[in-house]
This record gives sequence, C-alpha cells and structure tokens, in this order.
Amino acid sequence: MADKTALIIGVTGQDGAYLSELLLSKGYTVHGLKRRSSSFNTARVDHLYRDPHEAETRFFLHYGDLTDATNLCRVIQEIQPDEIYNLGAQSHVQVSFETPEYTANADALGTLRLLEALRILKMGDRCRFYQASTSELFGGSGILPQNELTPFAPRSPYATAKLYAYWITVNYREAYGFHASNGILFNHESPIRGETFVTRKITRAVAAIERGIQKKLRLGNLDARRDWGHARDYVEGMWRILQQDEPDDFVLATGETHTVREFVEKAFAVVDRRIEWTGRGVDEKGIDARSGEELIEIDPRYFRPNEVDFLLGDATKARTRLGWTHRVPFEALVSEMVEADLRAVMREVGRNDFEGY
Ligand code: NDP
Ligand code: GDR
Repeated sequence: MADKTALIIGVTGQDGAYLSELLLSKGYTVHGLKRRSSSFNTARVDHLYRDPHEAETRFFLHYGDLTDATNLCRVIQEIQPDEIYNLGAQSHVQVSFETPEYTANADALGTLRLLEALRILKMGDRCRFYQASTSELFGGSGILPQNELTPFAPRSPYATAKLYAYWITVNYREAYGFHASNGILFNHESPIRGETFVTRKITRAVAAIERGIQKKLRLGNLDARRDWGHARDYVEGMWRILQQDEPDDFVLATGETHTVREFVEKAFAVVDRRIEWTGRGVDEKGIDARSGEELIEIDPRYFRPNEVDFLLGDATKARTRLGWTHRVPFEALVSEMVEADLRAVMREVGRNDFEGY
C-alpha cells in the first residue's frame, strides 16, 4: 500500500469522487479542495468523509478556490502533497460562452496559480502534477482519430482556457523540470455525471419519462459525435500517468465514436422503448414507436455558438506506455446510467418498488 499524500482540486466533481475512491483504496491519504457554497456540494464524496473527531480517516476536505492564489499556496504548504491532481474547472462548454472571463480565470489562470504555488514553495521537484486536459482542445481540427500529435483547434472559451492550462503545464515541465503531465481525456461519464451534460440529461429523462414524471426531453444538436467512456476507467489512467518516472502527455479514449442520437436510442432501449425520428432540423421529433408519444424535441437554446462535431480518440500511447485501456463498453455505460437513474427517480418520488431495473 502506498504511503503517499494526494491533493485533489475539484474533489466534489465526478472525477474527483472516483479518483478519491481509487487513491484511498491504494492507501493514499487524500486531501480535497471544496468550494464554499450556500448549499451542500459534497454529495459525491459524503460516503468517504468521517468526522476526524470521531473516527480515523485518510480523507480530508479544505475550503479553497482556483481563483485564490494565497489559499492554494497555504493549503499546499500545509499538506505537503506527493501528487496534485488538478481536476477543478468550470467544466461546461456551453456555460463557458456565458461566463468566458470566469472560465479563463478558473481553468487557465487557476492552473498557473497551482504551478506557481509549487514553484514558490520550492516543491516542483518532489510533488507530481496532473492537469485535466481535454479532447475539446482538438475542437475543429478535422483530423481523425485524434492523438497526442494532433494539432489543437479550440472552439469555445472553455477549450481556449484549457489550451492555456495545457501549455503552461508543459512549460513548467520544460522550464523548471517539474514532474507535470497532461491527461488529454475524451468524454467520460457515469451515474454521478453532472445532470446538465448530455448523457446524464438523457438518462435522467429516460428514467423520469418511464416513471411518468416527465413528458419530454429537449435537446440541441443530435448529430455531434463523442468518444464516451466510463469515468472509473479514466481516473485509473490519471493515476497511471503520475506513476511514470518521466512526466508526459497522454490521450485517454475508447477509440469508438457515437452520435448524441445513438445515445438517446440506446438509453430508451434500456427501458424497451424504440425511438423513431421524424421531421428535419429544429422540427425533428423522436417518437416512441409503440405508443406514438412524442418524447424528444429539438430546442435551439441548446445549440452552441460553435460546435465540436466529431471526436474520436486514439489511445495507443497510453495503451503501450501505461498499460491503460478502457474496460466499460458503450452499451454497458448507457445501461448503468439509465438503471442508476431509474433507482434515483424512484427515491425522489418516495417509492421503493424498483427491483428489476
Ligand atoms: P465536474 O464539473 O464534475 O467537476 C468540476 C470540479 O471542479 C468540481 O469539484 C467543482 O466544484 C470544481 N470547481 C469548479 N470551479 C472551481 C474553482 N473556481 N475552484 C476550485 N474548484 C472548482 O467535472 P468532471 O469531474 O467531469 O471533470 C474533471 C476535470 O476534467 C475538469 O477539469 C474537466 O474540465 C476535465 N475534463 C472532463 C472530462 C469529462 O468528460 N468528464 C473530459 C476531459 C476533461 P463544485 O462541485 O463546487 O462545482
Ligand atoms: P461536451 O459535453 O461539450 O463534449 O464537454 P456535453 O455532454 O455538454 O455535450 C456533448 C455534445 O452533446 C450536444 N448536445 C447537448 N449537450 C448538452 N449539454 N445539453 C443538451 O441538451 C444537448 N443536446 C445536444 C452538445 O452540443 C455536444 O456536442 C464535456 C465536458 O465534460 C468537458 O468538461 C470535457 O472537457 C469534454 O466533455 C471532453
């Protein structure tokens, strides 16, 4: 078992929760940064938390924010981590068009603040750094499949901020010899994915429609293609990246791509509904083939000012150098998410007769 200490920025997010579980299972002491919020925001990690007054624990939470350099410096100095995973970000692409300056502050400058904290504290030689880079960097590159050598062409304020974070991580590695690495991760999902990302929005809607508490699912671009994997597999890749003797940058992907439309069809198939499509453009509708109910509508509000049409990753380098591969196939991911949402919806409506899903 490892006798190491990790600091996770973004511990309360999807990946932060899975990574915390993984590192704790490997014997790490895990510290996470959580933001002050007027409502509870720790639901994804509550099961890991023990009151240190009452029980022994290796999981600790600290208040902090990527926009607050002195806070980051102090927390790092106190914890003296062996590894930092920067998973913190305003991570919603569409929201970044509404909040471009904040997104740049948290996602781009936040990464710089962490790296500078390590430099100021003279910890760059003994603390390894992981940066959550993204397939959104490839944006409109038009090249398929995408690997570590594919040129970047960001198409949103989010991706542009992450481009800065990618390069500043490479720069601190080259300029100061930091053990700093980028994981360029393609979309990864799970039952604890944020509810406004398209996969979870779909699986929640399927569950709610099936249980009779929602009538319609309204979506934007059904033809965008994504390379979707399971978050649990991807946090294992993050950890492997930091266990390498030499820092480097790695793509993590499944090597399969599917449209949003296919995701919708597969998700409804889990509850034995077949979707037929009629109409075109904003008038397109998804109809339940058996009942004739109109279940899916297009809402142009969900169209983005710039779209990333096609993502497909090539994770050959991670496979050969890290021995990493995704394990959960697309169909299993969709089923797991729908089934978890069927249970969640039943809990929300206060019923417990959900056996069989
Ligand atoms: P989430 O949106 O689920 O989690 C983001 C985390 O960052 C949350 O803990 C959030 O806190 C925190 N955060 C947001 N703003 C700040 C801030 N200003 N200071 C400190 N923390 C902040 O994202 P995921 O877990 O899905 O993704 C993790 C990282 O990986 C993100 O950086 C994302 O951009 C990147 N990424 C994700 C991919 C994916 O498919 N999931 C693919 C490629 C990259 P709070 O809970 O309070 O909101
Ligand atoms: P993405 O994820 O932008 O790829 O970023 P998201 O699930 O938001 O969108 C995927 C695709 O679905 C289309 N889409 C919709 N998207 C949302 N959110 N809501 C809708 O109603 C809808 N209808 C269609 C989008 O246009 C898009 O093409 C995610 C985030 O986790 C990033 O942080 C991460 O870096 C990338 O994945 C890799």
